[in-house]
Amino acid sequence: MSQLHYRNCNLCEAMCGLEIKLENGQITSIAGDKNDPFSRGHICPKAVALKDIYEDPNRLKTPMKRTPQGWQAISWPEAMDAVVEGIQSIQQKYGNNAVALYQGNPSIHNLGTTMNSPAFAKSLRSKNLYSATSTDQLPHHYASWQLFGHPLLIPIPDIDHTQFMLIIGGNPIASNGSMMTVPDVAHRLKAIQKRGGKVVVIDPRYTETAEIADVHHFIKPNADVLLLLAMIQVLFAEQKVNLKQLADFTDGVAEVQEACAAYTPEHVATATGIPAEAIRQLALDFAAAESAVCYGRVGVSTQVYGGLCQWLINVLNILTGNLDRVGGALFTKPAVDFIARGKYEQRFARWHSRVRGLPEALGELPVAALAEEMLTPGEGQIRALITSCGNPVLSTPNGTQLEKALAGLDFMVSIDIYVNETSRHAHIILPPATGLEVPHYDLTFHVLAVRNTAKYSPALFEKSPDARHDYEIYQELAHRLSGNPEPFQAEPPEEKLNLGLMFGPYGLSLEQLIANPHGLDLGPLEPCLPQRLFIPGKRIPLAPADLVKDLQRVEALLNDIQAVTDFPFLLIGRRHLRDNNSWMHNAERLMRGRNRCTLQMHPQDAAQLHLQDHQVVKVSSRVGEIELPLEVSTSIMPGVVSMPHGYGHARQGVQLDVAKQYAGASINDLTDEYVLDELTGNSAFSGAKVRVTSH
Ligand SMILES: Nc1nc2c(c(=O)[nH]1)N[C@H]1C(S)=C(S)[C@@H](COP(=O)(O)OP(=O)(O)OC[C@H]3O[C@@H](n4cnc5c(=O)[nH]c(N)nc54)[C@H](O)[C@@H]3O)O[C@H]1N2
Ligand SMILES: Nc1nc2c(c(=O)[nH]1)N[C@H]1C(S)=C(S)[C@@H](COP(=O)(O)OP(=O)(O)OC[C@H]3O[C@@H](n4cnc5c(=O)[nH]c(N)nc54)[C@H](O)[C@@H]3O)O[C@H]1N2
Ligand code: SF4
Ligand SMILES: [Mo]
Repeated sequence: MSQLHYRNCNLCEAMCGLEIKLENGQITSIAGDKNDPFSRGHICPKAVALKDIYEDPNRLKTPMKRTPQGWQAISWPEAMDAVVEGIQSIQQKYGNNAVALYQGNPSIHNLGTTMNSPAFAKSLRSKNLYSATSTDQLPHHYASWQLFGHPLLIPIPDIDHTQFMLIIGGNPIASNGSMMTVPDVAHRLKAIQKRGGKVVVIDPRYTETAEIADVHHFIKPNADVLLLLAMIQVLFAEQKVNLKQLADFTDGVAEVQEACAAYTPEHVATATGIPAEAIRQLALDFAAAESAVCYGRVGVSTQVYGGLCQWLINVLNILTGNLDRVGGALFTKPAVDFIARGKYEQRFARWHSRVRGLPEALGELPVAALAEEMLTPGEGQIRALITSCGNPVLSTPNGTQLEKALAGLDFMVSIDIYVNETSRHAHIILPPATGLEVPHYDLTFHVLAVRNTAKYSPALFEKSPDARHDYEIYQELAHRLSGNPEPFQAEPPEEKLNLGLMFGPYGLSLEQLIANPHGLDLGPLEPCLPQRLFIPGKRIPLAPADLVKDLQRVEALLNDIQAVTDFPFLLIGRRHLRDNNSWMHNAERLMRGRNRCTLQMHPQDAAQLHLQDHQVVKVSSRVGEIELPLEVSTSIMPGVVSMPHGYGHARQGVQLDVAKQYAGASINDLTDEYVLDELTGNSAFSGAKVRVTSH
């Protein structure tokens, strides 16, 4: 018997619609759903790996307990009792802050987790809450909170209508977009050019996105803040500032002008590596375009000036009247509008981490502080950790140190589907059902999408009888840890989802979504300001004091960027279409072919160091050293080297049979937990200072 199933891929942010064919209950093909109005049949190679994850013999289906004899399968009641007792005994002995939580990226790709892990986090009553948010996106939240009053009110590029798209530090052709849900991004970018518009990419690497752009400029890592300041300086100097409809409710334009005045293109040319004339032209082209949008992602967020960059990107869009305008950057009107219920309040720096005094953000502490909070004795030291959907050993700065810290914990639990680099340190692993076994609705990514859409995906397969749904795990833990005496009863997420849809701006229901398996198109993004602003008085403060003050750090950059050190190269990251952070390397079909875990270096640099293509080189930093093969390439800027993150699987005890054969090395054994965006607390991976030597 053959059957067709429609659902959204939940692996990355693009929300591609899938058509899955089954014969007698077995998947025979996974293709793009041509009738999905948003993704229009587009998929990437990772979609097919959903089948591999479902069938992966290494994927855990029952709770596991680590014993001196190795991992032992245990029952759910036994595991849940052990977890609750383990957490409570640490809380009683050392206080609530001794129990920490780290939540990783797939948390927001799972409906049950997205809806239920916040209550679980709250039930811990701990200040030691951490997540991958502080590895990649705090600058976006910070800028949106400062300018618009809500950390999730993030402007999205109107890619389908813009005439000029400036991409700084993003490579959507490889990543399929981020903080911008944009399936089939290649066609959407090419459509800009077809209608006479332009795509410009600023990146220290000539990326896959740069390849299809009209203009690409190499930029020295971390220097983007200078480029943005100079572009804004040009707008003022050449009288191109025109806020259009935004003028009525924007304050602080004069302060921005003053703050940028010294940063002429000539002043920043050497530090950025971009000629002054090119910077001036870019600013003028941006201002002259019928519509334009500047978008910046991981390359400008995971760096020392992340907060400043995301602020100035918004400023550029605002000063040219391109915010809240068709073809510029617009806000979504999602079918489940959880932002609408939010309010304006202080969200950052309400408290600080114990050891280094790093600022809280959105109720969490920066993950760059996690290891030291475990390793430094004293009141409030972390003694127990729960990881959920995360692999911080490979994904956070100085993973080697974190691993040492994990090994010394009194108690650790991982809610995860694999025994990997992180979860191998756990005492108990709780594996939820995942992927094709779970129903899905992208609560988060509909909020970040370039078009308003809504889609519900029912589960394709029954979860295995040994597995539990994620919502069952989080709800039971929250229930028991908060001391609720009532008997526990799990609630599937659908009921709440239905309420969210009904009370949302379109008054939809779950039933309607089920009746439309390809998804519903709810129209293009539309202007909504000043109504949607959360800042009291519904105005935009363009020059928030904290951000203007943070500009003081930029002068150091002008000097430091030219400094000669023991670590002369600047290391940046790289994403490949077939990777997904650290955790999909166990799918053989994604791994075959050329080794992707290489260090790219410009031929000029390689010649100077007498290094050959393919030779294994040693890369060292203040923090550690790794070895990997060299890839000599003109696609990387001289003085800069690049390698992917998420590799480094050759650690003892990792139970990933395929991934271990393609182990690679971890970039985060080099990145420094002391180098971060001091304003937002975001890790600064870009531009890590390293030395490269022959093996
Ligand atoms: N140097 C450097 N470091 C980086 C980055 C970089 O560009 N450069 N990027 C950063 C970014 S953007 C991010 S988002 C972070 C990601 O950081 P993390 O979220 O910590 O890492 P992931 O590799 O996404 O790990 C996901 C984990 O979730 C598990 N998992 C998968 N599906 C499920 C599920 O359904 N349920 C549960 N419970 N677990 C599941 C996987 O087995 C894996 O252990 O890494 C950051 N680290
Ligand atoms: N295939 C694949 N897709 C993914 C992921 C994945 O691991 N693999 N991860 C997902 C996640 S969690 C995220 S957050 C998104 C990220 O989505 P993107 O931000 O689009 O991803 P990256 O490819 O890391 O792009 C960052 C770019 O910044 C450049 N860069 C580095 N340093 C600097 C700098 O200082 N200045 C400038 N201007 N550029 C710099 C890099 O060369 C790189 O091209 O991708 C998501 N999608
Ligand atoms: S682009 Fe992202 S959402 Fe689309 S198929 Fe690939 S992994 Fe899935
Ligand atoms: Mo991310």
